[in-house]
Amino acid sequence: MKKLMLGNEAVAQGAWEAGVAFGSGYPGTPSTEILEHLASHEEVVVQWAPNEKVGLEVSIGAMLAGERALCTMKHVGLNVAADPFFSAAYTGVNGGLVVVSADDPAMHSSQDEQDNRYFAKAAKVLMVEPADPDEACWMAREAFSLSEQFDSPVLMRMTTRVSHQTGVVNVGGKQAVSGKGFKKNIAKYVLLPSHARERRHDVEQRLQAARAFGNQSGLWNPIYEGKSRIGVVTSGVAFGYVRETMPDASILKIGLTWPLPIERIKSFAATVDELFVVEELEPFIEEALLAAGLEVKGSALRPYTGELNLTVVEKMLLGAPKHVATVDLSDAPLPPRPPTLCPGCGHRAMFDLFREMRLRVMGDIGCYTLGALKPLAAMDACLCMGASVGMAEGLQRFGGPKEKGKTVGVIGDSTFFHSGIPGLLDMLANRSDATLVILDNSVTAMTGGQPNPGTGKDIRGNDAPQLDTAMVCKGLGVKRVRVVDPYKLDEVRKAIEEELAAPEVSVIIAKAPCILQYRVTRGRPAEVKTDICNRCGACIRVGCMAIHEHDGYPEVDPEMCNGCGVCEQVCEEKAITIPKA
Ligand SMILES: Cc1ncc(C[n+]2csc(CCOP(=O)(O)OP(=O)(O)O)c2C)c(N)n1
Repeated sequence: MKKLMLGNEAVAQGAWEAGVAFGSGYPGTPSTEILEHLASHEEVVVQWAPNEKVGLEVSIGAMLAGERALCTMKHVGLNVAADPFFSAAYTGVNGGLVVVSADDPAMHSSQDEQDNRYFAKAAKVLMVEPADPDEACWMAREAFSLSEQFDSPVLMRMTTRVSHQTGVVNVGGKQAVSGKGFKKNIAKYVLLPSHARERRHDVEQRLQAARAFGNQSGLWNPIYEGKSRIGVVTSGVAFGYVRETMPDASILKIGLTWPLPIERIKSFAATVDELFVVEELEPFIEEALLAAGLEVKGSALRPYTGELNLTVVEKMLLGAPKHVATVDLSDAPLPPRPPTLCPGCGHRAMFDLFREMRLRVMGDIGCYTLGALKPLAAMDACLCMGASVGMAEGLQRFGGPKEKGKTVGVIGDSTFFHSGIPGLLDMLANRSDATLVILDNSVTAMTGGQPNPGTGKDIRGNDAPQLDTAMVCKGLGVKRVRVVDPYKLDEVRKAIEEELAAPEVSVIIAKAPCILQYRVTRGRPAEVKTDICNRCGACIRVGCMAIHEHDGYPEVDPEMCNGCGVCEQVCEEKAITIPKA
């Protein structure tokens, strides 16, 4: 049967067809929809983990129990999960284990552009790379067989355009796989150095076996013979661009990218006069071919950063783009639309205060990272999930007088559960006097509202145990924990002043539900009294989409205003009011 599917939905479909019993992971664009679709199959146990490392570890447990397990994440998630990932490469598998990493070329929604194919090479695991949703489905399904056949976790590398592309998928039924049950095997599963040294040889042997398999496999690494004497080696989404650009070229499309089928590529190269490599991001395949002594052209002909597209590939292979965009918007007078916090979002109130109090803000990743953008511009550093806590501790300890007593770490609830907790333990154990602000909106908002351990819901929306952020902090040993309402600016200001002055670790939890996720309307639209307004601009500097300047005065868009009252509080002239209901 054929079905129109999103690439990520197709991965879930393929895993389901393979009889997967368990799915876990942590949300992150562009991977998030995979688990959400898998959760539509009630018989599969599907759950969000607090972070990718835990998600992979639980998946490894399910795999050890003899079940097929899927673990999904975005590319940077694999950095977090790298420890169990590298070690699971040594243990090998019982049931099949597939780890999906969704890479984000061009950084549509990521802090870096890493090419996770290097992870497969470094960890010595098999890696498959689909080009479209149909392949995403069958490759996900067959990856479980590969995993069991070669006794290895399989990394499936998706990229944004494969994950978020919709295409026709050949769907099938669910395979009847029965769980193998746990098999005690200490030498295989307990990675003591003496065992690991033995396993190291097994890892190498299975890679050689997998390479021999890939060299022979027309299914995973098909050759499309063309009329011309030009050959292209390609993988992933680039395949479509290559076919469209050079319909007459011969193409070797690599689907089992690691271990690279080098003999197959060499034989292919011998059949053509000129050889190109077209791949997205790093010259991963190209470097291997150059090292093998092949003459290839590739990365020097394209930008080293960003996504491929038809124009880039046409320039690469033909010297000039063949297609002229039918609608050229490059010079169109379109207004810029920078991302912004929702009108009514509690995060905005906090960042308005941070700016007003001239705090040094060690930020983190979530909707609240937008507090770094103008006019708030109230974040001084942001690195990766969880880093705010350690950075705040370090800056507070070593910063000059301006930073001392003025530094806060700012983190969301999901990010706190993800990787903020160890940082807080570090503060405690090392007698820091830093202050951490947790912006607790009871959801993972940035990625579309997935539940986290503080939400009280599971991935299917059913009730689940709900962790209380304040109790978690107290349980860790923080003595100064206070919960504030982020919409009450005076109360929050006082709390921040007091906690910054405290000689020990303190945590301020700004607790208010995400207005988008929980559909909160906080009040009636604000009203401006222009006869009182002195045009100081304080309300505009709050940076809310619902308020803008018109003829020198603030104007509120009643359709957008959520009635949160932050602009009312910053207006010293009392020219803005929220009408009582
Ligand atoms: C290691 C890693 N995994 C996943 C992501 C994707 N991601 C970005 S922010 C975020 C969580 C945001 O939730 P929270 O901290 O609660 O803040 P909110 O967006 O709700 O304000 C996630 C999952 C990421 N950037 N890095």
